[in-house]
Amino acid sequence: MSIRINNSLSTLNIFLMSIMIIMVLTSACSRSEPGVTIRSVPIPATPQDENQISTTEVTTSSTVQSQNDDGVVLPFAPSNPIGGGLLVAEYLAGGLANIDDCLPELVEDWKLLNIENDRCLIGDVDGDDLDEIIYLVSVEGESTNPGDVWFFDDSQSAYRLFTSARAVANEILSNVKIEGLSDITGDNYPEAIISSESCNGELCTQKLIIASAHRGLDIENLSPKNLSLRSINNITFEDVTDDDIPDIVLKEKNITNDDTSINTEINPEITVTPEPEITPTPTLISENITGPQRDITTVISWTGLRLRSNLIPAEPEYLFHLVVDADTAYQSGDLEKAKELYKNAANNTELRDWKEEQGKRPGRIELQAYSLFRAAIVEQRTGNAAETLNLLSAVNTNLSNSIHGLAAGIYLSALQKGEVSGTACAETEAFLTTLDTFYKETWDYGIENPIHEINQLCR
Ligand SMILES: [Ca+2]
Ligand SMILES: [Ca+2]
Ligand SMILES: [Ca+2]
Repeated sequence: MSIRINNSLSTLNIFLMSIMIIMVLTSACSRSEPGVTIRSVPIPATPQDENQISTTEVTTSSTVQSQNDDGVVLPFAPSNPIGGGLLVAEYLAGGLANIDDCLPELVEDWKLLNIENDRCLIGDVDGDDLDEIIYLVSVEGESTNPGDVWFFDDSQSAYRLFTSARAVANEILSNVKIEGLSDITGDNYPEAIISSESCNGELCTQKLIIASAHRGLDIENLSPKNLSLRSINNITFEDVTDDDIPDIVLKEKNITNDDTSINTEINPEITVTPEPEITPTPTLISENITGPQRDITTVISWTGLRLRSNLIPAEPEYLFHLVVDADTAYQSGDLEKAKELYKNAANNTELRDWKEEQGKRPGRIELQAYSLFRAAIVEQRTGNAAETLNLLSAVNTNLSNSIHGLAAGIYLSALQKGEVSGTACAETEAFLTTLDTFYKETWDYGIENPIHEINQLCR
């Protein structure tokens, strides 16, 4: 009797357990839809040990997820996390995301690249008075690290993924950084300023993506065309143009200061060095090739219609750079400024002589003679015939041991014979052509500096 009772209880137990198993399976299946893979057990917002990943996987749609009382848990990393923006949007809308800390759980779980700059920034990018989240995703790559910045709509729009830096720039991005979120167009809505670096061997350039909704609701890239930066050392947002609208102020790294790998690459004289400590100073090696370097600040400013970039070189340290400034003023048509700068350069004994520092034939006398010759040309252009003759005479007399001094003599005697400036210039060029090699050597200030041709002297 007792045995029969035990048998009945045992049968009942098996029956009840079967029902429970069916209920569990039904529950799991009712949440299954193809698409998003999530964990069956909600996790807290704190990072989860990836080894604790549940073996029970169910799939669901975002609608079901957001209605789930437990919230939407972090989805498994797709094979390419950069393409996982839609999954993250659903996760954000699901209520469990640690948005305040820029989703540390996602960084850990999806094995995103650790970054120094901001991971995410929050602001009203599209101008509807509700805040978007912009979020940097990047993974380790073989040569450069591919990445993107996702733009998630405001919470009322369920954090819809509505664009990305790749889409806005219309190209693949790598070594991506969020540089800032700042209104640089004066409409009170911030632009997202993002940088991307592309490398060709050891040489890298950076570009900016300036994602803006200034002209309407669609986010577009307002970055000036052809903006190419060596390497951003420092980026700030400050009004340097005095129009009450912040400008992007970019300072670039000087490649001769710290990039020893480039130096080794491009110097043909360096072979395998058995003892690295006896390698010559990298700065000198590189500067020998590049020429004298100069810090340049790039300022990107709003013009009312578009963003424009201006390059502002640092004050000259070398006389060569002052000559370049004078040439630049001349080429821009500012003859008064050109005249002043050429005359300054002609008399300057303070600025450094790069060629002399490199152990080459000193360059100062040629730079001074050239500058005075050019000052004479500017005087001629502005109708000061007497001053033209004075200056040419001064070059020829005082700096006669330079090829520019000799050239000034040819030009001067042609004018004194009554020739027109075109003829005087042609005679001068014919003379310099016989000294072509010497002329080229005189103007060799490295590959990073402007060249000076014979036909640029008196035209
Ligand atoms: Ca908004
Ligand atoms: Ca703006
Ligand atoms: Ca400004």
